Amino acid sequence: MAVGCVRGALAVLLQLSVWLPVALQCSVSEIQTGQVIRLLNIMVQSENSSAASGSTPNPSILLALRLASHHDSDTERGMLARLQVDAVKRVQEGLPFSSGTVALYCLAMQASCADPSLTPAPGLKGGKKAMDLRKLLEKKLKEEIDNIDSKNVPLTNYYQVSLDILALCMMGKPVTSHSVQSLIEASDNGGFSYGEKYSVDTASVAVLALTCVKRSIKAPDRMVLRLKILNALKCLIKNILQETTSDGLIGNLYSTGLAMQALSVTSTNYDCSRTIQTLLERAGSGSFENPMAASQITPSLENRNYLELNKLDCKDFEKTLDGSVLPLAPPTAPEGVITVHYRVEDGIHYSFNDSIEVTVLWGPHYCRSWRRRNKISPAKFRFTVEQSSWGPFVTSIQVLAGNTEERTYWQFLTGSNALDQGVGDYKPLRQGEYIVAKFSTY
Ligand code: B12
Repeated sequence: MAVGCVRGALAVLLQLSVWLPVALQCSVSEIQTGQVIRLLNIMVQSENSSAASGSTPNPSILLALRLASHHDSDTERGMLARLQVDAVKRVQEGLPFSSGTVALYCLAMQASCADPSLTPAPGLKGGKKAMDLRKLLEKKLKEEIDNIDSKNVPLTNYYQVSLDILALCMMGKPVTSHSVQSLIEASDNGGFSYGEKYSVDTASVAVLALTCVKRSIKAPDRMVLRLKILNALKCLIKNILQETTSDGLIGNLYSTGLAMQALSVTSTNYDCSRTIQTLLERAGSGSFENPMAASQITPSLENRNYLELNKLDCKDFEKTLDGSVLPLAPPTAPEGVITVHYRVEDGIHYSFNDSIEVTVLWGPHYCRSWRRRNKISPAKFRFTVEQSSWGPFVTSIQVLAGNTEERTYWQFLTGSNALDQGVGDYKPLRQGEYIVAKFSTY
């Protein structure tokens, strides 16, 4: 687990003198662009089908599409309109709208040259025609910080607190020193870990947020805060780099895109060509087919980052995406039927531990095997899921449900290693693989 590193201001000043920015060129080459276009098309297709079925738009996808160098203006315009309608509906009908979701909506709107504080809202009380999402985000962030002050944990998590600070800062709104300091303290005190695992994703979004705040500080009276931010950034970058693997991934496959953004905005030197090579290999074998995963990787493949979203051109682009998704290379994993050992265990109160052997068809049919388990032993393997931007999130197994306040959840492992994908995407690779669902704390 990465540890926080608090140091005095003098040490910070000394270290800054050796922390020189390095100009980096970390993006796919001309001939590799096809892989990026493929991922952009996956996102466009998923958004077009979700529009057709009336589902909620995904702000992270709009953000990625807007930052890309190839565009489908119709899809982007349509998504913006749907996001605006959805935001207003959520507020008016009191539907769930977590702070991080509000932040992502604001970021996506800004990247589309729409002012979140003037979100069109026909039919508002008092003759008002617009809703102020920026004010809503300020309120949501305050609720997060109040919860940290009273209970030592945010309402949601520090990934979302970082998104909140980033979005407010990108809208030019001065973020209170107290909010920034709460984030810095969390980064020093292990708040960015889930269970034993350091969350590179969280550290990376925190770097983007703190870099934005640092750049916005002009007044001399906030110089102490600026120094604290510089110190925190150094520690975070050190922690992120420590999570680099031999194949160039940072954290795991799905945190690498955000980590690359963090390293880019802080001009940190690292072997980015190695990282890009591995990402492209994994993209070529189908690891980014989930549109949410695609949305978090494509900006980095083109060396773009969320701090650039205010500089985007909003003219109508000539359509440069034709919507075709080239087929992937054939899978290298075993085809046909494989047997998987599946165990569900209560790793907190040790109230049960049940195993079953299941035969699954490799590939897209894996999901079917989940349903089959249900039929085999309904009581022991019964589960519920909630749909999220990443796909189905398992909320309960047997009668045991994860709980945000108690910080419990169902963790999935292969052997003793946590899966880096959810149950909707993960495909067992080996005959006799042990998949464990363990009720855990984070
Ligand atoms: C916080 C977090 C968690 C928390 C969520 C609860 C909470 N109160 O915050 C906990 C610790 C429970 C968690 C669990 C898991 N997570 Co998680 N999580 C995150 C993180 C850091 C931030 C999510 C967030 O708040 N987003 C912002 C809000 C606004 O978006 P949102 O869509 O509303 O967020 C919700 C969903 O993302 C959902 N969620 C969180 N993780 C996952 C994972 C999957 C597969 C699904 C379907 C949903 C889901 O919980 C969020 C809060 O309600 C992301 C990092 C990232 N890059 O996105 C990883 C991330 C999404 N998680 C990931 C994974 C793999 C998991 C697990 C499968 C790990 C495991 N081996 O068990 C489990 C899910 C198992 C299950 N029960 O189905 C991966 C997904 C990669 C992929 N290709 O699918 C990510 C990207 C981290 C990574 N780099 O590996 N996670």
